[in-house]
This record gives sequence, structure tokens and C-alpha cells, in this order.
Amino acid sequence: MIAHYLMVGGFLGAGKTTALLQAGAHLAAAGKRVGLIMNDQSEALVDTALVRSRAFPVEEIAGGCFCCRFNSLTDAAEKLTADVRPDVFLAEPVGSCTDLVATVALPLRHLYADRYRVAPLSVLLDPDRALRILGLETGRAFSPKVEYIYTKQLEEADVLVINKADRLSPERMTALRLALEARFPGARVVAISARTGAGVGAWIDGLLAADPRGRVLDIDYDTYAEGEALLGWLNCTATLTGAAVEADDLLRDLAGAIHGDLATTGLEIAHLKLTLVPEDGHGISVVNATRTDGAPELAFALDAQVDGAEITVNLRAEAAPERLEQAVRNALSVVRRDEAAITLTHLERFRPGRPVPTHRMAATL
Ligand SMILES: Nc1nc2c(ncn2[C@@H]2O[C@H](COP(=O)(O)OP(=O)(O)OP(=O)(O)O)[C@@H](O)[C@H]2O)c(=O)[nH]1
Ligand SMILES: [Mg+2]
Repeated sequence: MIAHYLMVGGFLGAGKTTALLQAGAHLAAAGKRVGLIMNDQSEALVDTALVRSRAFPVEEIAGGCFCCRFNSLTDAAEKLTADVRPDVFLAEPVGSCTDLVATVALPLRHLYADRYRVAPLSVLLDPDRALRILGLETGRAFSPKVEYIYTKQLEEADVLVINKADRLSPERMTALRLALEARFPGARVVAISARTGAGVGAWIDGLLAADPRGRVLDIDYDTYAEGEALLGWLNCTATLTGAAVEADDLLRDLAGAIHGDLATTGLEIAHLKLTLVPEDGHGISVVNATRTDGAPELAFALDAQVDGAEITVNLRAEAAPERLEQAVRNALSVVRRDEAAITLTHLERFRPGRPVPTHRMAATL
């Protein structure tokens, strides 16, 4: 059986995980089996916790992107096939990764044509971020080399997906759509709200019915590597013990403290995400911030008190990893609840290394 392989790229915080959860629900409602493959530069992932909480079969490829760990990607797909035989694989690459057509989509099509039918590459974008990077609005931005990666992501897309349509006025939507169509004429532009589900069914059904154009990028790997290295990454886990605590409030306060600290020194957050999973494993609280000048918001509410829980913090920002650690440690020490203790159990922070793809194919089939 040939399964669809559907990859949804886009910069950090664009809404990939949220969109894949909606896509999974849409496909499951149509009677299709889905398997999700999440990817990150390191372990302890908020995204995997979130997908698990929605009971989708999921494999995580940690410690490098799909392109650099191509064999882990096919191993993950094989494992999901052995477990649940998905009709559709939904794959989320690392949000700072690009050149996915040459390093992932084409190798899959060439080497595994008997197993996977690769769908057109979707690239999601957050409208607030995109309007700035395309020069339509002003506001805080990343350095040019980080924006280089962002623009390359858009350039290789078969389908450009304007996400978060629920918070975009018709005027801003039209301006963004026109700018994308003018600058990336080979791509189809669609709009969705991954949060409400609006447009998700039509987008996914369209992908399953089409073939990719396979647009191979002209890309300078030195600039790409330097852009990635400007981003600091931090993943940590902590345990909450000792007393009953309102979970959503605690997570909001922690996110607010980290966000506020980084904002004081003007550092640009790409994505700050926190989860809290109670000891009994039921439900999840998720708080995110996707810009320094946008406040953290509760994306999924647990709406309960907990007296034992695991907290995960994933933070990606244009900042030194040491500075991210300082912000997280400060937050963990200043956000207090009577009797309750928050104990750090794991923390790693780093800058991503130079991308070295396993394969790079420059020709379409
Ligand atoms: N208003 C609104 N918010 C959204 C929508 N889709 C996603 N978000 C929010 O955007 C934030 C980031 O969403 P994620 O799905 O985690 O983004 P991501 O692209 O997977 O991020 P990384 O994995 O870090 O690259 C979360 O707070 C989401 O709730 C949407 O359609 N509307
Ligand atoms: Mg994600």
C-alpha cells in the first residue's frame, strides 16, 4: 500500500502543530488512519506532548532536522507503519529548516516511490510575522540572515498557507495574499485558521489530490547555517510537587516571566511554548508566545488544579542560549505558589549546528 506523505513546513510559531492536529482530525473523520512525525533539534518536546494528548500515533525525531536525519525519518515512518499502517503521514519539520524539497521530498520520491506518495509542500505562515518580513508593516524583526531562511521557506512552497486567519482583518488578508502572489508566483495561496479549523479540510483534500511541482531552491548553505546559528534553543523539564495549584495560571505566569525578561533586553522571541501535563496524564495546559511584542496566550486549557505535574519549556529566540537559560531559571525562581515546589529536572540549550543533509537532489523526477 502506498501512503501519502504530507509535510507541513513554516517558520517557528507559524502554527504547524496546531494545523496538523486539525488535519489529523479531518482525516480521521473521513476514515483515514494517520501517523504524525514530529521533528526538533533536541528532546523533551512540547509538540509531541501535545500530539500524544490528542491520542494520535506519533514518532519524534529529535536531535536534528529531517534533512540531516533522513534515515531516522524513514525509520519513524516504518515504525508507524508496523504499529498502525497510516494512510497518511503528517510530518512537521523543524521551524528553522528549509531546502526540504531537495533534501526530503525528492529523496523520498526517488528512493521510496513504492511506499510513499509525496504531497505538495505546504509552508504555513503567521500573518503578523509575514506582513513585517514582506515589508508591508513595520515592527520588531529578526536579523537579515534569519529572514533569509524565512524567505527561502516561502520560495520553495507549493502551497503558501496563510494561517491564523481568525485574527486577520479582510484588508490585511488581501494585502498579504496579493504580496505573496506577486512575490511567489509559482505557489498556490490558501488561508486557514488552524485554531478554528476553518479552511483546513479543503486545504488537506487539495494536497492529497495534487502532485508537487518540486521547486528546488537556489540556496547558500553558509548564510543558511549562519542564520540558524543566530537562534538560541532551550528545552527544559521541571516537576511540580507539594500542593494543589491552578495549572493554567501557573503556566501563564511562568510564560509571562520568561517573556517579560527577554523583552526587557529587546530580544526577539521566535516561539516560547510551555506545557503542563498532570501526573495522572489526563489533559494538558499549553501556553505560547510567538513574538516579543505579542503577549503569551493560553492555547489549550487544563482548567483544573494539580498537585503533581510535569512542565516542559521549549524556547527559540534570536538570543544567546545562556541568556535563554537565565530567563528560564529566573522565571522558575520568581514564580511561586505556597507549599508547591517546582524542581528543574533537565535543561539543555544550544545553537543549531550547520545543516548537513543526508541527501540533496537537484532534479525532479
Ligand atoms: N489565533 C490563532 N492562533 C493560532 C492558530 N494556529 C496556531 N495558533 C497559535 O500559534 C501558536 C504556535 O502554534 P504551533 O502550532 O505550536 O506552531 P508551530 O509552527 O508548530 O511552532 P514550532 O513547532 O515551534 O515551529 C500557538 O499559540 C497556537 O495556539 C490560528 O489559526 N489562529
Ligand atoms: Mg510545532
